[in-house]
Order: sequence, then C-alpha cells, then structure tokens
Amino acid sequence: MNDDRITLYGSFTSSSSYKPMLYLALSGMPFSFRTVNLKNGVQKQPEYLAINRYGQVPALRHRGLTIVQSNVVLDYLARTTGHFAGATEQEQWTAREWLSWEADNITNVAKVRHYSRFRAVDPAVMDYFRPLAEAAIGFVDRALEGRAWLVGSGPTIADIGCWGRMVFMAEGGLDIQRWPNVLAWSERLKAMPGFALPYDLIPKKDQEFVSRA
Ligand SMILES: N[C@@H](CCC(=O)N[C@@H](CS)C(=O)NCC(=O)O)C(=O)O
Repeated sequence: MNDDRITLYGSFTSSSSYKPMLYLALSGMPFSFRTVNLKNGVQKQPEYLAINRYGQVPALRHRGLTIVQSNVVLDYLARTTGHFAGATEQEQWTAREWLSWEADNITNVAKVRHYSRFRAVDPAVMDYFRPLAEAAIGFVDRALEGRAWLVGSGPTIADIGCWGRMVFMAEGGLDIQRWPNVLAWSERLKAMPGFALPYDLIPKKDQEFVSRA
C-alpha cells in the first residue's frame, strides 16, 4: 500500500463525505475512494468501526494516520497540502472558526434534508429544525453581503465546509433562490476548475482518482 496516497471513505448521499471529496476535486489531487454503504449499515460493522469509532462517514487515511469528522479532515488537508487554508494566519483561524460554527448550525440544514429524504418524522420535529436551518443559511447569506468568499479574498475550507453541508438543501425544500448571496457564492464555487455536485462527484463504487494536471 502506498502510504502517501490519500484514501477517503464516504458515501454518495452524504454531505459530510462531499466536503473532503470537493476539497480533493478542487485541489486536483489524486486519491483512492472507498465506498461505505450506509443503507446496508456498513458504517456500523466492526471493520469500519476500527477506522471511524463514530460509525459515520467520512474517514480519511494518509501516511499512517486516520482522520475522521469532516471538518477535521478539511483542516488536515489544508494543513498538509496548503490548498484553501487561508492567506494569513488570521484567515487560517477564521476559516476554522467557520467550520466550528458550521458543525453547530448548518447541521440543521442536513437534518431537514435527512428527514425529508430518508426518514419521515413528526411534523413538530420539522417545525423545530426548519427555522434553525433557515437561520443558518440566512447567517451565511448576510456574511457574504458585499464579499465573494467567507474569509479573505479567496476560497478557503470555510467555503468548502459550509457549502458542502448545505449542498442538498433543495432536497429539504430549502430553495437557494431565497438567499441571493448564497446563490451567487454557490455559482462562484461551481465555476471553479474541478467542481462537481455530489451525485456527479461521489461514486457508488470504489474508485481511483488521478491527479488533474
Ligand atoms: N460530524 C460528522 C457527521 C458525519 C455524519 O453525520 N455522517 C453521516 C452521513 S452525512 C453518516 O455517516 N450517517 C450514517 C450513520 O450515522 O449511521 C462529520 O462532520 O463528519
């Protein structure tokens, strides 16, 4: 096994998997993708729990290290490859600050999508989570007023992490047209070389990705 080659474990329906996957695609880096079938519960089987104790995707393996939690994976990739890390030390910290906020707040967008798409819940549950999801998207929309990216003057892991978890918002009935700055920001991301949406980017089977020269 080539220890220097990145291996990413993920699933094509998972926004958490999309985040590092998008990072790698935008960076044009070679890596190996290993699919974890969430429908069949592979994420809870001992072989995968040995990689990710939380029984969730994603997980990343590189140079003998195992890194889990999508935002920690983004942080790791930015530190080791230098892509999308932030131009200054302040920007690097601010990008990580956004990732921490994202985990508390944009997760509500993922919940609304999950309950709409995969698991029917009592309407009261949706009534609780939908305003939280809308508030999170609204916060990002206001933060993007008059600026192209969340941090500094270029794309960082803050943009990849926040966008990556809200990417399936339409599946939760959250129409991006309601948030014009978020819409414009998503278009900027989509214009980047290597960009793809999750269902086009994340394979359903194991796959080797070559470097985009
Ligand atoms: N905080 C985790 C969340 C990961 C997560 O929720 N993964 C979901 C898919 S998006 C998963 O593996 N679900 C299957 C399960 O929990 O059994 C991260 O950011 O990596």
